[in-house]
Amino acid sequence: MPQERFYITTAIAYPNGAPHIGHGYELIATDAIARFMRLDGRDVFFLTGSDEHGQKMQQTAEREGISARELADRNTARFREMGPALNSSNDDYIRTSEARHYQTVSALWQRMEAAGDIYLDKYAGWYSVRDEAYYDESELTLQPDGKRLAPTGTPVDWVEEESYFFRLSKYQDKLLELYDRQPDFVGPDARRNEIISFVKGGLKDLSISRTTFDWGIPVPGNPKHIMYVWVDALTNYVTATGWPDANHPRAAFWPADAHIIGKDIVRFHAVYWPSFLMSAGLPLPKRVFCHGFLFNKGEKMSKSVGNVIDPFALAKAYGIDAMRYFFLREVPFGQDGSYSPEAIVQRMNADLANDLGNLAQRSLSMVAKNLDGRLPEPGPLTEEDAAMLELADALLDKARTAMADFALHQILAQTWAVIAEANRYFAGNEPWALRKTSPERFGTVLWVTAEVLRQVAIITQPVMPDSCARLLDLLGVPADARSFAAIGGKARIKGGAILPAPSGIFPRYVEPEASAE
Ligand code: ME8
Repeated sequence: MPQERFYITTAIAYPNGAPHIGHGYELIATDAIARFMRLDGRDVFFLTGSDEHGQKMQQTAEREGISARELADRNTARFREMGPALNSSNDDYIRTSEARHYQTVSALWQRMEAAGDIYLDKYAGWYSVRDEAYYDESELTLQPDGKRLAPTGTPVDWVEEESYFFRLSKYQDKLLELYDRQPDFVGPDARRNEIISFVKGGLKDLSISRTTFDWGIPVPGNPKHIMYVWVDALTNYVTATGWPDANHPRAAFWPADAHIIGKDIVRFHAVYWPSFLMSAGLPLPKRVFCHGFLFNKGEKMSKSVGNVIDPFALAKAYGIDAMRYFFLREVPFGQDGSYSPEAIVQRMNADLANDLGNLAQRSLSMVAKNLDGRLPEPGPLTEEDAAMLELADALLDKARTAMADFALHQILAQTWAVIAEANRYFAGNEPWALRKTSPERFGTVLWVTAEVLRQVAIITQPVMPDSCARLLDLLGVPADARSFAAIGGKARIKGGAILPAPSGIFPRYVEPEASAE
């Protein structure tokens, strides 16, 4: 059977500043999904990148006294570095300033134009540069000083100029049909409902070009106009598959299986993007899934408050895997979440060092100390042993079900429920006593524990790739037996193998001052 393809993307960030933890979180979560799909046998293409054009970039650059290209180059370098810093397995990094992207965007524009969906007129209305979004008067709130704010709290400016328009109004019914036919096109449900009511409220044609700045992609045939940055940005997802070149090595990856984005940009992805694609006659992505926002101890992060969290610093302070685990376990994927140093230390010490780390360390050091490092063969299994193994065997199906809704937190919760049971099993069987009274039972309990650890480590690889690889090394699991095909009862851990000397994988968090003593 040919390998099933899976194409997943993050949003492409504006490189108008350094990456913050919101960007890091989106990358980690998308990476965990991509890794899960690879381990589950899919041919995965995972894309991330940066969204370099537009007025926001140009204005930031002007304020800093550099060119927009310099600003984009400087910050894109940081965004790229975030990949290895967080152990992201993205297969490509796209920049909207690349030549390949200009070609695709221009071709898409021409297709929409040929479909009769683009016309020249005059725009008069409100625009928020910070959101790079047009707002209707009815969406704005009037401040005491007479200024108007967008629903996101950003200021808006009145814009009046010649502009190309996209016939968005024509797609209202088609979009509603799409949400109806494909109920999981937008998720989670709260976002789907928000989008349906927005579209039902009526769609106006969309201004898709501007003439008052030049940092962007020129409109084909009328370079005085620069394309609206969202037309340009959204198209990155097809650019990376080489469209319109049908012979591009990645051509078969379009349509994308999932766009993972933050909840603030759902309108662009679930209303504008499918409309552009329908107009151009391209297949639609299968799903748009929104994660929530991260807050610092419950407060919105902002540069002016000075509470923006740096993902590089966090990975350095706690370790990449502990940080990945924390965010994916603590924040139900799709909902908002909060970060605090106390919460991360609590998860590190309780879930990782105690629950998983101790179980591995205690059981594997018994093998090392008492059995010369040879993993025992199991004797006859008791009902309790069989029940323990069954729990572990059931994990993959549960994980797949949770993954169908991108419920990463549930995969981890279910896995840690198995770890809790394994701890009860281990302690309840008192292997330290069995060692003398019943060497065969001693061996069986250690083997069952090792087998549960093997499955747990395989399932948790997408979230903590390095730590799980080390645990699988300690369990003597060969590199080619670490995919989901090796899970369940099909490929039990082999008794009789000599295991490497165990070492701690999940350290307790120690405050830097204390460790310096
Ligand atoms: O929106 N918590 O770029 P961006 C969680 N260029 N996620 C957050 C967050 C937070 N505090 N702050 C931002 C853009 N994000 C566009 C995207 S896609 C074709 C173009 C998320 O740099 C945000 O929701 O403002 C978005 O998904 C991503 O970070 C990039 O945000």
